[in-house]
Amino acid sequence: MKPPPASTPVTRRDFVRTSSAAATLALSSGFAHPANVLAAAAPAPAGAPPKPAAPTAPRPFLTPADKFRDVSRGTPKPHSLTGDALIQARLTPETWRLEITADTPANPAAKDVAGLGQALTLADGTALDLPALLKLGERHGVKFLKAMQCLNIPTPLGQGLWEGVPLREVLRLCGPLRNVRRIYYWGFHNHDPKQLFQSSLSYSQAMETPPGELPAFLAYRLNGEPISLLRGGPVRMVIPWAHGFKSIKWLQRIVVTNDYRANDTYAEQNNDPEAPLKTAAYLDNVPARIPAGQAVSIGGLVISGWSGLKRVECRDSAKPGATGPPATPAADAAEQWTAAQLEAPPADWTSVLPAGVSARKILGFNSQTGQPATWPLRYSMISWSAALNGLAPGKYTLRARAVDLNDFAQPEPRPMQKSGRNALEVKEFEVV
Ligand SMILES: Nc1nc2c(c(=O)[nH]1)N[C@H]1C(S)=C(S)[C@@H](COP(=O)(O)O)O[C@H]1N2
Ligand SMILES: [Mo]
Repeated sequence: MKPPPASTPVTRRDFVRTSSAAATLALSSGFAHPANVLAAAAPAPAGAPPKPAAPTAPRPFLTPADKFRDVSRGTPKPHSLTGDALIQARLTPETWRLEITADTPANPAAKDVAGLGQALTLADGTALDLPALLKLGERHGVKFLKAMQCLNIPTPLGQGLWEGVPLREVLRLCGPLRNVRRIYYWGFHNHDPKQLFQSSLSYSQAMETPPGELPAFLAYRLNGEPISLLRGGPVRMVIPWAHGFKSIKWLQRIVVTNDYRANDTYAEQNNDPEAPLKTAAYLDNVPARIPAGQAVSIGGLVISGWSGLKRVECRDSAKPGATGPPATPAADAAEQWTAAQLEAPPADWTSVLPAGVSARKILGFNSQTGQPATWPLRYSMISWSAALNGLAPGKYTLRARAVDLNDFAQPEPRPMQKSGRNALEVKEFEVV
Protein backbone atom coordinates (compact mmCIF):
# COMPACT_ATOMS: atom_id res chain seq x y z
CA MET A 1 0.00 0.00 0.00
CA LYS A 2 1.38 3.38 -0.91
CA PRO A 3 1.54 5.78 1.99
CA PRO A 4 -1.03 8.54 1.81
CA PRO A 5 0.26 12.05 1.19
CA ALA A 6 0.78 14.27 4.20
CA SER A 7 -2.34 16.07 5.38
CA THR A 8 -2.75 19.58 4.06
CA PRO A 9 -4.17 21.94 6.62
CA VAL A 10 -6.97 24.21 5.42
CA THR A 11 -7.65 27.46 7.13
CA ARG A 12 -10.76 28.12 9.17
CA ARG A 13 -11.67 30.90 6.75
CA ASP A 14 -11.48 28.55 3.75
CA PHE A 15 -13.64 26.06 5.60
CA VAL A 16 -16.27 28.61 6.36
CA ARG A 17 -16.24 30.30 2.98
CA THR A 18 -16.62 27.18 0.89
CA SER A 19 -19.12 25.48 3.13
CA SER A 20 -21.44 28.45 3.41
CA ALA A 21 -21.37 28.86 -0.37
CA ALA A 22 -22.41 25.28 -0.89
CA ALA A 23 -25.87 23.83 -0.78
CA THR A 24 -26.13 21.82 2.41
CA LEU A 25 -28.16 18.68 2.79
CA ALA A 26 -30.29 18.56 5.90
CA LEU A 27 -29.03 15.71 8.05
CA SER A 28 -30.19 14.13 11.21
CA SER A 29 -27.23 14.50 13.52
CA GLY A 30 -26.62 12.92 16.87
CA PHE A 31 -23.96 15.46 17.73
CA ALA A 32 -24.43 18.45 19.97
CA HIS A 33 -22.40 20.87 17.87
CA PRO A 34 -24.42 23.44 15.98
CA ALA A 35 -22.11 23.49 12.99
CA ASN A 36 -22.30 19.76 12.57
CA VAL A 37 -23.63 19.44 9.05
CA LEU A 38 -22.13 17.77 6.07
CA ALA A 39 -22.10 19.85 2.97
CA ALA A 40 -22.74 18.53 -0.51
CA ALA A 41 -22.24 20.61 -3.62
CA ALA A 42 -25.11 20.88 -6.11
CA PRO A 43 -25.05 18.17 -8.80
CA ALA A 44 -22.84 19.13 -11.73
CA PRO A 45 -24.62 19.95 -14.99
CA ALA A 46 -24.31 17.19 -17.60
CA GLY A 47 -20.88 17.17 -19.20
CA ALA A 48 -19.31 19.53 -16.68
CA PRO A 49 -16.67 18.25 -14.26
CA PRO A 50 -18.07 17.68 -10.77
CA LYS A 51 -17.76 20.70 -8.54
CA PRO A 52 -15.24 20.39 -5.77
CA ALA A 53 -16.72 19.11 -2.55
CA ALA A 54 -17.54 21.63 0.10
CA PRO A 55 -15.65 20.90 3.30
CA THR A 56 -17.53 20.16 6.46
CA ALA A 57 -18.11 23.31 8.47
CA PRO A 58 -15.82 23.22 11.50
CA ARG A 59 -17.24 23.49 14.97
CA PRO A 60 -16.43 26.61 16.90
CA PHE A 61 -12.98 25.98 18.38
CA LEU A 62 -14.33 26.67 21.86
CA THR A 63 -17.63 25.01 22.76
CA PRO A 64 -19.98 27.36 24.63
CA ALA A 65 -20.16 26.19 28.27
CA ASP A 66 -23.85 25.24 28.02
CA LYS A 67 -23.34 23.30 24.77
CA PHE A 68 -21.02 20.63 26.18
CA ARG A 69 -22.65 17.26 26.22
CA ASP A 70 -23.31 16.65 29.91
CA VAL A 71 -22.25 13.51 31.80
CA SER A 72 -23.43 13.91 35.38
CA ARG A 73 -24.55 11.50 38.02
CA GLY A 74 -26.73 12.18 41.04
CA THR A 75 -30.36 12.34 42.10
CA PRO A 76 -31.05 15.18 42.01
CA LYS A 77 -28.26 16.25 39.66
CA PRO A 78 -26.13 18.75 41.59
CA HIS A 79 -26.55 21.34 38.85
CA SER A 80 -30.34 21.23 39.22
CA LEU A 81 -30.19 22.56 42.80
CA THR A 82 -31.37 26.10 43.48
CA GLY A 83 -31.84 28.52 46.35
CA ASP A 84 -31.23 27.20 49.84
CA ALA A 85 -30.43 23.68 48.61
CA LEU A 86 -27.56 25.15 46.62
CA ILE A 87 -26.25 26.99 49.67
CA GLN A 88 -26.57 23.85 51.83
CA ALA A 89 -24.62 21.97 49.16
CA ARG A 90 -21.92 24.69 49.33
CA LEU A 91 -22.12 25.12 45.56
CA THR A 92 -22.30 28.91 45.38
CA PRO A 93 -19.12 31.00 45.02
CA GLU A 94 -19.61 32.28 48.60
CA THR A 95 -20.30 28.91 50.22
CA TRP A 96 -17.87 26.71 48.26
CA ARG A 97 -15.23 25.03 50.44
CA LEU A 98 -12.58 22.42 49.74
CA GLU A 99 -11.47 20.03 52.47
CA ILE A 100 -8.10 18.30 52.25
CA THR A 101 -7.56 15.44 54.69
CA ALA A 102 -5.50 12.26 55.16
CA ASP A 103 -6.95 8.78 54.77
CA THR A 104 -7.92 6.85 57.90
CA PRO A 105 -5.25 4.50 59.28
CA ALA A 106 -7.93 1.77 59.04
CA ASN A 107 -7.58 1.53 55.23
CA PRO A 108 -6.55 -2.13 54.82
CA ALA A 109 -4.53 -1.45 51.63
CA ALA A 110 -2.35 1.09 53.45
CA LYS A 111 1.04 -0.15 54.67
CA ASP A 112 1.78 3.05 56.51
CA VAL A 113 -0.12 6.06 57.82
CA ALA A 114 -0.44 8.96 55.38
CA GLY A 115 -0.33 12.43 56.87
CA LEU A 116 -0.51 16.14 56.14
CA GLY A 117 1.33 18.93 57.96
CA GLN A 118 -1.92 20.88 57.93
CA ALA A 119 -5.32 19.40 57.07
CA LEU A 120 -7.93 21.84 55.75
CA THR A 121 -11.33 21.08 57.28
CA LEU A 122 -14.79 22.55 57.70
CA ALA A 123 -14.79 21.51 61.36
CA ASP A 124 -11.87 23.74 62.33
CA GLY A 125 -12.71 26.51 59.87
CA THR A 126 -9.58 25.99 57.72
CA ALA A 127 -11.26 24.60 54.56
CA LEU A 128 -10.13 26.44 51.42
CA ASP A 129 -12.59 28.99 50.05
CA LEU A 130 -12.86 30.51 46.56
CA PRO A 131 -11.18 33.87 47.35
CA ALA A 132 -8.14 31.96 48.71
CA LEU A 133 -8.01 29.77 45.60
CA LEU A 134 -8.30 32.80 43.29
CA LYS A 135 -5.54 34.51 45.28
CA LEU A 136 -3.32 31.46 44.70
CA GLY A 137 -4.23 31.78 41.02
CA GLU A 138 -2.80 35.30 40.82
CA ARG A 139 0.65 33.76 41.32
CA HIS A 140 0.31 30.20 40.05
CA GLY A 141 -2.67 30.35 37.67
CA VAL A 142 -2.60 28.22 34.48
CA LYS A 143 -4.70 28.36 31.31
CA PHE A 144 -5.17 25.38 29.08
CA LEU A 145 -7.27 24.36 26.04
CA LYS A 146 -8.73 20.90 26.42
CA ALA A 147 -11.28 18.66 24.81
CA MET A 148 -13.52 16.99 27.38
CA GLN A 149 -14.14 13.45 26.30
CA CYS A 150 -15.88 10.63 28.11
CA LEU A 151 -14.11 7.28 28.17
CA ASN A 152 -17.39 5.56 27.26
CA ILE A 153 -18.87 7.90 24.63
CA PRO A 154 -17.25 8.14 21.18
CA THR A 155 -18.01 11.75 20.33
CA PRO A 156 -16.07 14.44 22.23
CA LEU A 157 -18.26 16.36 24.69
CA GLY A 158 -16.81 19.81 24.00
CA GLN A 159 -13.66 21.90 24.14
CA GLY A 160 -12.87 24.75 26.45
CA LEU A 161 -10.26 27.17 27.71
CA TRP A 162 -9.88 26.06 31.31
CA GLU A 163 -8.21 28.20 33.93
CA GLY A 164 -7.19 27.40 37.49
CA VAL A 165 -4.46 26.49 39.98
CA PRO A 166 -2.22 23.40 39.77
CA LEU A 167 -3.15 20.73 42.28
CA ARG A 168 0.50 20.64 43.43
CA GLU A 169 0.24 24.27 44.58
CA VAL A 170 -2.93 23.55 46.53
CA LEU A 171 -1.37 20.49 48.20
CA ARG A 172 1.66 22.60 49.11
CA LEU A 173 -0.61 24.55 51.45
CA CYS A 174 -0.89 21.31 53.44
CA GLY A 175 2.78 20.29 53.53
CA PRO A 176 4.75 18.38 54.49
CA LEU A 177 2.99 15.31 53.08
CA ARG A 178 3.97 11.99 54.66
CA ASN A 179 3.73 8.43 53.28
CA VAL A 180 1.45 9.50 50.42
CA ARG A 181 1.18 7.18 47.44
CA ARG A 182 -2.07 8.42 45.93
CA ILE A 183 -4.55 11.25 45.97
CA TYR A 184 -8.30 10.74 45.82
CA TYR A 185 -10.92 13.38 45.24
CA TRP A 186 -14.66 13.74 44.81
CA GLY A 187 -17.39 16.32 44.44
CA PHE A 188 -20.81 17.03 45.92
CA HIS A 189 -23.00 13.91 45.77
CA ASN A 190 -26.13 14.72 47.79
CA HIS A 191 -24.48 13.47 51.01
CA ASP A 192 -25.29 9.95 49.80
CA PRO A 193 -22.38 7.46 49.72
CA LYS A 194 -24.11 5.54 46.92
CA GLN A 195 -23.89 8.62 44.70
CA LEU A 196 -20.18 9.21 45.31
CA PHE A 197 -18.18 9.63 42.08
CA GLN A 198 -14.49 9.52 42.92
CA SER A 199 -11.30 9.75 40.94
CA SER A 200 -7.60 9.56 41.75
CA LEU A 201 -4.03 10.36 40.69
CA SER A 202 -0.66 9.00 41.74
CA TYR A 203 1.33 11.23 44.07
CA SER A 204 3.88 12.07 41.34
CA GLN A 205 1.22 12.87 38.75
CA ALA A 206 -0.14 15.46 41.16
CA MET A 207 3.16 16.92 42.43
CA GLU A 208 5.90 16.53 39.81
CA THR A 209 4.81 18.15 36.56
CA PRO A 210 7.61 17.45 34.04
CA PRO A 211 8.97 20.41 32.03
CA GLY A 212 6.64 21.26 29.15
CA GLU A 213 3.94 18.99 30.55
CA LEU A 214 0.53 20.00 31.79
CA PRO A 215 -0.41 19.93 35.44
CA ALA A 216 -3.52 18.52 37.07
CA PHE A 217 -5.39 21.64 38.20
CA LEU A 218 -8.38 22.97 40.09
CA ALA A 219 -10.30 24.97 37.48
CA TYR A 220 -12.50 27.96 38.27
CA ARG A 221 -12.89 29.57 34.83
CA LEU A 222 -14.10 28.18 31.50
CA ASN A 223 -13.92 30.21 28.29
CA GLY A 224 -13.11 33.34 30.29
CA GLU A 225 -16.12 33.06 32.63
CA PRO A 226 -16.55 31.53 36.08
CA ILE A 227 -17.35 27.81 35.64
CA SER A 228 -21.12 27.43 35.62
CA LEU A 229 -22.88 25.04 37.98
CA LEU A 230 -23.79 22.98 34.92
CA ARG A 231 -20.10 22.47 34.02
CA GLY A 232 -19.12 21.59 37.60
CA GLY A 233 -18.49 25.00 39.15
CA PRO A 234 -17.64 26.82 41.28
CA VAL A 235 -14.53 24.58 41.15
CA ARG A 236 -13.84 21.50 39.09
CA MET A 237 -10.75 19.32 38.83
CA VAL A 238 -9.27 19.23 35.30
CA ILE A 239 -6.79 16.49 34.41
CA PRO A 240 -5.35 17.52 31.02
CA TRP A 241 -4.15 14.08 29.86
CA ALA A 242 -7.17 12.08 30.99
CA HIS A 243 -10.69 11.22 29.91
CA GLY A 244 -13.53 13.16 31.53
CA PHE A 245 -14.03 10.87 34.53
CA LYS A 246 -10.84 12.24 36.17
CA SER A 247 -12.14 15.82 35.84
CA ILE A 248 -14.44 15.76 38.87
CA LYS A 249 -17.14 18.43 38.97
CA TRP A 250 -18.37 20.32 42.07
CA LEU A 251 -15.06 19.46 43.75
CA GLN A 252 -15.27 19.41 47.55
CA ARG A 253 -12.80 16.91 48.98
CA ILE A 254 -9.23 15.76 48.39
CA VAL A 255 -7.77 12.86 50.40
CA VAL A 256 -4.11 11.84 50.52
CA THR A 257 -3.52 8.17 51.14
CA ASN A 258 -0.93 5.43 51.42
CA ASP A 259 -3.32 3.12 49.49
CA TYR A 260 -1.59 2.30 46.19
CA ARG A 261 -4.77 1.47 44.25
CA ALA A 262 -6.32 3.61 41.53
CA ASN A 263 -9.52 3.69 43.54
CA ASP A 264 -11.64 5.50 40.94
CA THR A 265 -15.37 4.82 40.81
CA TYR A 266 -14.86 4.04 37.11
CA ALA A 267 -12.48 1.16 38.01
CA GLU A 268 -15.43 -0.68 39.54
CA GLN A 269 -17.28 -0.48 36.22
CA ASN A 270 -14.60 -2.34 34.20
CA ASN A 271 -13.07 0.86 32.82
CA ASP A 272 -9.29 1.24 32.81
CA PRO A 273 -8.83 4.09 35.31
CA GLU A 274 -5.25 4.77 34.19
CA ALA A 275 -5.89 5.02 30.43
CA PRO A 276 -4.98 8.48 29.13
CA LEU A 277 -6.96 10.33 26.46
CA LYS A 278 -6.87 8.30 23.22
CA THR A 279 -5.95 9.78 19.84
CA ALA A 280 -9.03 9.14 17.69
CA ALA A 281 -11.01 10.50 14.75
CA TYR A 282 -14.78 10.69 14.78
CA LEU A 283 -16.91 10.66 11.65
CA ASP A 284 -19.96 12.85 11.08
CA ASN A 285 -23.13 11.40 9.65
CA VAL A 286 -23.27 10.99 5.89
CA PRO A 287 -26.48 11.37 3.84
CA ALA A 288 -27.99 7.90 3.33
CA ARG A 289 -28.52 8.48 -0.40
CA ILE A 290 -26.35 10.66 -2.58
CA PRO A 291 -27.20 11.43 -6.23
CA ALA A 292 -24.53 10.17 -8.64
CA GLY A 293 -22.29 12.98 -9.88
CA GLN A 294 -22.67 14.94 -6.71
CA ALA A 295 -19.46 15.75 -4.90
CA VAL A 296 -19.71 15.11 -1.19
CA SER A 297 -17.66 16.40 1.66
CA ILE A 298 -17.17 14.18 4.67
CA GLY A 299 -15.58 15.11 7.93
CA GLY A 300 -15.64 15.02 11.67
CA LEU A 301 -13.57 15.73 14.73
CA VAL A 302 -10.19 14.39 15.76
CA ILE A 303 -8.68 14.35 19.23
CA SER A 304 -4.94 14.53 19.66
CA GLY A 305 -4.49 12.27 22.67
CA TRP A 306 -1.61 10.81 24.67
CA SER A 307 0.35 9.65 21.61
CA GLY A 308 -0.32 12.72 19.42
CA LEU A 309 -1.73 12.90 15.89
CA LYS A 310 0.09 12.33 12.60
CA ARG A 311 -2.90 12.37 10.26
CA VAL A 312 -6.52 11.44 9.70
CA GLU A 313 -7.28 9.17 6.81
CA CYS A 314 -10.38 7.72 5.28
CA ARG A 315 -10.87 4.70 3.15
CA ASP A 316 -10.88 5.40 -0.57
CA SER A 317 -14.51 4.56 -1.31
CA ALA A 318 -14.34 4.73 -5.10
CA LYS A 319 -15.20 1.07 -5.39
CA PRO A 320 -18.73 0.25 -4.31
CA GLY A 321 -19.84 -2.94 -2.66
CA ALA A 322 -17.68 -3.30 0.45
CA THR A 323 -19.61 -3.84 3.64
CA GLY A 324 -17.90 -3.48 6.99
CA PRO A 325 -14.20 -3.50 7.81
CA PRO A 326 -11.89 -6.06 6.17
CA ALA A 327 -11.94 -9.42 7.90
CA THR A 328 -8.19 -10.02 8.13
CA PRO A 329 -5.17 -7.85 8.98
CA ALA A 330 -3.74 -8.61 5.52
CA ALA A 331 -6.92 -7.39 3.81
CA ASP A 332 -6.84 -4.35 6.04
CA ALA A 333 -3.22 -3.57 5.11
CA ALA A 334 -4.13 -3.79 1.40
CA GLU A 335 -6.77 -1.08 1.76
CA GLN A 336 -6.29 2.29 0.11
CA TRP A 337 -6.56 5.08 2.62
CA THR A 338 -6.63 8.73 1.65
CA ALA A 339 -5.27 11.44 3.92
CA ALA A 340 -7.88 13.96 5.01
CA GLN A 341 -7.40 17.70 5.45
CA LEU A 342 -6.91 18.97 8.95
CA GLU A 343 -8.25 22.29 10.14
CA ALA A 344 -5.32 24.72 10.37
CA PRO A 345 -4.54 26.76 13.47
CA PRO A 346 -6.49 30.03 13.49
CA ALA A 347 -4.46 32.80 11.84
CA ASP A 348 -5.60 35.13 14.59
CA TRP A 349 -6.06 33.58 18.01
CA THR A 350 -7.74 36.69 19.40
CA SER A 351 -10.76 35.83 17.22
CA VAL A 352 -11.04 32.46 18.96
CA LEU A 353 -10.03 33.16 22.56
CA PRO A 354 -12.11 35.05 25.13
CA ALA A 355 -11.50 38.81 25.18
CA GLY A 356 -8.29 39.76 26.95
CA VAL A 357 -6.73 36.27 26.88
CA SER A 358 -3.33 36.13 25.18
CA ALA A 359 -2.31 32.90 23.48
CA ARG A 360 1.19 33.50 24.87
CA LYS A 361 -0.14 32.78 28.35
CA ILE A 362 -1.77 29.47 27.48
CA LEU A 363 0.09 26.22 28.24
CA GLY A 364 1.01 24.45 25.03
CA PHE A 365 1.70 27.74 23.18
CA ASN A 366 5.09 29.30 22.58
CA SER A 367 5.28 32.09 25.17
CA GLN A 368 7.20 34.34 22.74
CA THR A 369 5.37 33.85 19.45
CA GLY A 370 1.92 32.97 20.78
CA GLN A 371 1.79 30.06 18.31
CA PRO A 372 0.77 26.52 19.31
CA ALA A 373 3.81 24.35 20.16
CA THR A 374 2.16 21.37 18.42
CA TRP A 375 -0.79 21.05 16.06
CA PRO A 376 -3.31 19.95 17.00
CA LEU A 377 -2.62 21.10 20.54
CA ARG A 378 -2.13 18.22 22.93
CA TYR A 379 -5.44 16.92 24.32
CA SER A 380 -7.45 19.23 22.10
CA MET A 381 -9.61 18.55 19.06
CA ILE A 382 -9.98 20.02 15.59
CA SER A 383 -12.16 19.34 12.55
CA TRP A 384 -11.02 17.28 9.57
CA SER A 385 -12.55 16.95 6.12
CA ALA A 386 -12.19 15.05 2.87
CA ALA A 387 -13.89 15.03 -0.52
CA LEU A 388 -15.59 12.11 -2.23
CA ASN A 389 -15.81 12.78 -5.95
CA GLY A 390 -17.03 10.83 -8.93
CA LEU A 391 -18.65 7.93 -7.08
CA ALA A 392 -20.39 5.37 -9.30
CA PRO A 393 -23.85 4.22 -8.20
CA GLY A 394 -23.74 1.52 -5.52
CA LYS A 395 -23.49 0.93 -1.80
CA TYR A 396 -20.50 2.27 0.09
CA THR A 397 -19.01 1.82 3.50
CA LEU A 398 -17.01 4.79 4.63
CA ARG A 399 -14.41 4.54 7.35
CA ALA A 400 -12.11 7.09 8.96
CA ARG A 401 -9.28 6.71 11.42
CA ALA A 402 -6.58 8.68 13.18
CA VAL A 403 -2.93 7.66 12.91
CA ASP A 404 -0.85 8.57 15.95
CA LEU A 405 2.76 9.78 16.01
CA ASN A 406 3.91 6.18 16.52
CA ASP A 407 2.11 5.10 13.31
CA PHE A 408 -0.63 3.19 15.06
CA ALA A 409 -3.96 3.48 13.23
CA GLN A 410 -7.10 3.65 15.34
CA PRO A 411 -8.25 1.67 17.29
CA GLU A 412 -4.69 0.37 17.71
CA PRO A 413 -2.81 0.27 19.96
CA ARG A 414 -5.86 0.36 22.22
CA PRO A 415 -8.50 -2.03 20.92
CA MET A 416 -9.99 -2.46 24.40
CA GLN A 417 -12.87 -0.02 24.31
CA LYS A 418 -13.20 0.19 28.10
CA SER A 419 -9.86 1.99 28.07
CA GLY A 420 -11.24 4.73 25.78
CA ARG A 421 -13.95 4.46 23.16
CA ASN A 422 -12.11 4.78 19.84
CA ALA A 423 -13.56 2.12 17.54
CA LEU A 424 -13.05 2.64 13.83
CA GLU A 425 -16.00 4.78 12.76
CA VAL A 426 -18.10 3.40 9.92
CA LYS A 427 -20.94 5.03 7.94
CA GLU A 428 -22.88 3.45 5.10
CA PHE A 429 -24.43 5.32 2.20
CA GLU A 430 -25.70 4.70 -1.28
CA VAL A 431 -24.96 6.55 -4.48
CA VAL A 432 -28.08 6.48 -6.66
N1 LIG B 1 -18.98 15.04 40.43
C1 LIG B 1 -18.98 14.49 39.22
N2 LIG B 1 -17.98 14.79 38.36
C2 LIG B 1 -17.97 14.24 37.13
C3 LIG B 1 -18.98 13.33 36.72
C4 LIG B 1 -20.02 13.04 37.63
O1 LIG B 1 -20.95 12.28 37.33
N3 LIG B 1 -20.01 13.64 38.87
N4 LIG B 1 -18.91 12.75 35.47
C5 LIG B 1 -17.56 12.64 34.92
C6 LIG B 1 -17.52 12.13 33.58
S1 LIG B 1 -17.67 10.44 33.42
C7 LIG B 1 -17.29 12.93 32.49
S2 LIG B 1 -17.12 12.27 30.95
C8 LIG B 1 -17.15 14.40 32.64
C9 LIG B 1 -18.14 15.13 31.72
O2 LIG B 1 -17.97 16.51 31.83
P1 LIG B 1 -19.09 17.52 31.28
O3 LIG B 1 -20.43 17.09 31.85
O4 LIG B 1 -18.66 18.87 31.72
O5 LIG B 1 -19.10 17.40 29.78
O6 LIG B 1 -17.39 14.83 33.98
C10 LIG B 1 -16.83 13.98 34.97
N5 LIG B 1 -16.96 14.58 36.28
MO1 LIG C 1 -17.39 9.81 31.33
